[in-house]
Amino acid sequence: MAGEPQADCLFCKIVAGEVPATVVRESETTVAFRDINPQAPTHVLVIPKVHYPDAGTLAAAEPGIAADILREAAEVAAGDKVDESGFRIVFNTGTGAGQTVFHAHAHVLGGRGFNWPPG
Ligand code: IU
Repeated sequence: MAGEPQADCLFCKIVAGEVPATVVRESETTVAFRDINPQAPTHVLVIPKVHYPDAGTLAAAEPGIAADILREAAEVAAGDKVDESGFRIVFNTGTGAGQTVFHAHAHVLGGRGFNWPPG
């Protein structure tokens, strides 16, 4: 069923507590944890507890949870004190854009300068 945990999904296992993660925030619908391969001083992933393969399919099915992710991302930036200097919220979508884990997630990146356009 849509949104149900997937047995082969790493992020579903993190939600279930079966795989350890450095959790920085949790809400009724989301979990935020530090990326294992950080690309900035702050690099946190905010994921929905439900399983959808990417941000667009999540937003189509559960717009409220998609909004929760954005709110939590801003709270992560404030918690790490990178909100005033500026931060990025990134949703890689599809292999060509660099998505490697097919459970929707927002990258929250901060604590350094960023280029535009992104690489
Ligand atoms: P991507 O947008 O799908 O490429 O992001 C997946 C991220 O998940 C990536 O930054 C990885 O470093 C991160 N990650 C993780 O934090 N823990 C893991 O066990 C695995 C990937 I596998």
